Amino acid sequence: MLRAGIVGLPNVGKSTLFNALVANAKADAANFPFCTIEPNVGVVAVPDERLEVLAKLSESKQIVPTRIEFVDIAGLVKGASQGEGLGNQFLANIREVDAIVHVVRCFENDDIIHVSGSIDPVRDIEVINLELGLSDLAQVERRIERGRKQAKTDKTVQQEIEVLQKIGAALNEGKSVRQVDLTDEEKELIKHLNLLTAKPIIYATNVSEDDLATGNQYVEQVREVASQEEAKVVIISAQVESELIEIPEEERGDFLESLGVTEGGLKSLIRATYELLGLRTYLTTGEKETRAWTIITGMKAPQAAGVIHSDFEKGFIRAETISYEDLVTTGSTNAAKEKGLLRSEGKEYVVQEGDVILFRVNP
Ligand SMILES: Nc1nc2c(ncn2[C@@H]2O[C@H](COP(=O)(O)OP(=O)(O)O)[C@@H](O)[C@H]2O)c(=O)[nH]1
Ligand SMILES: [Mg+2]
Repeated sequence: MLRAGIVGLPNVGKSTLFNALVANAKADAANFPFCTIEPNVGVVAVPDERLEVLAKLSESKQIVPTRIEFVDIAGLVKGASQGEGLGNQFLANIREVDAIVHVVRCFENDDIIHVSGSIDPVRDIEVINLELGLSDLAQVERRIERGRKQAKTDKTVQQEIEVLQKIGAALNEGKSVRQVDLTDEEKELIKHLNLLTAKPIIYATNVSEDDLATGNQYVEQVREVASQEEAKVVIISAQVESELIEIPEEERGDFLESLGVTEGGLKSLIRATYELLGLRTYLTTGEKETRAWTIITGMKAPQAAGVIHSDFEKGFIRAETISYEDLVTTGSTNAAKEKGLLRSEGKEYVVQEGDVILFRVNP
């Protein structure tokens, strides 16, 4: 399962956001299998309206969405990369995640102390990114040092070290690894280092309820930063999310409407995380269940089948495939078949977003 780590300075709303994510998942638990693994680790469903539609068509007993794990990573402070505030331990936690959700305080409230005394999201982002970058730099330098001897006889290590020198120079200038132009081969060479600033990132701008619909000048500042490093920005209000879970479901719509939005920020945050990782969804549907499966962009049919079960990849024969839109328009697989919209795809077929698939496999 994919993991996203929630990071940010103390008191910016990380735990409030995390708790709202998890509470929402719990509220949905009647419909969705879900679990909390540890106090700071929660599993949430990726919202997907197509599931309900397909489940109705197929009269499915159950809906199973695809899921992402969120981790509330506390304790990143200035000096973390030098071991400040148990820093190294938290940095190690971040190394394990696939994507980073960086919560940035964009709300004013004198009752809630800001560790640096004022609201300045750009400065806050720099503080955190500096710690992540310094940690990467130490990692890179250590690897170069250790690999030097081996590089004399090993071509791959030599290439790796050349890439690391390029990265080291960028980190020294305060850039992130994301900002370094790397080929896919180069990325592969350094993948094992799990560099923090190479991870895809979303800035979750935490605003007051009044700014949820429109954002504010702080959000604009964050957008500016994000545009320079291929990062995404979502607007959330941790406060609103924590209030939403306290009120009955039928009243939530009115509450959101009074704030000028149609849905809270959690859904868009979850979706953005999913998209950021370059993930695609294909669907299976039947009487037993309608289910979403996660694949990586470009995956072929047998590998996609392997996501369901490794035996499916080995025994793959063909994939009976129809696009979600075609299935919904025609109303049933049989009707789609008559119109020639049900395709029998083979081993080389690249699975597309929203494909509804029935795999034929050798037992
Ligand atoms: N006004 C306001 N307060 C918030 C918001 N998010 C969090 N807080 C408050 O800020 C304090 C710190 O929040 P917390 O989630 O524990 O921050 P963390 O240290 O980043 O995990 C708590 O008192 C929260 O109630 C928000 O969106 N608006
Ligand atoms: Mg916290």
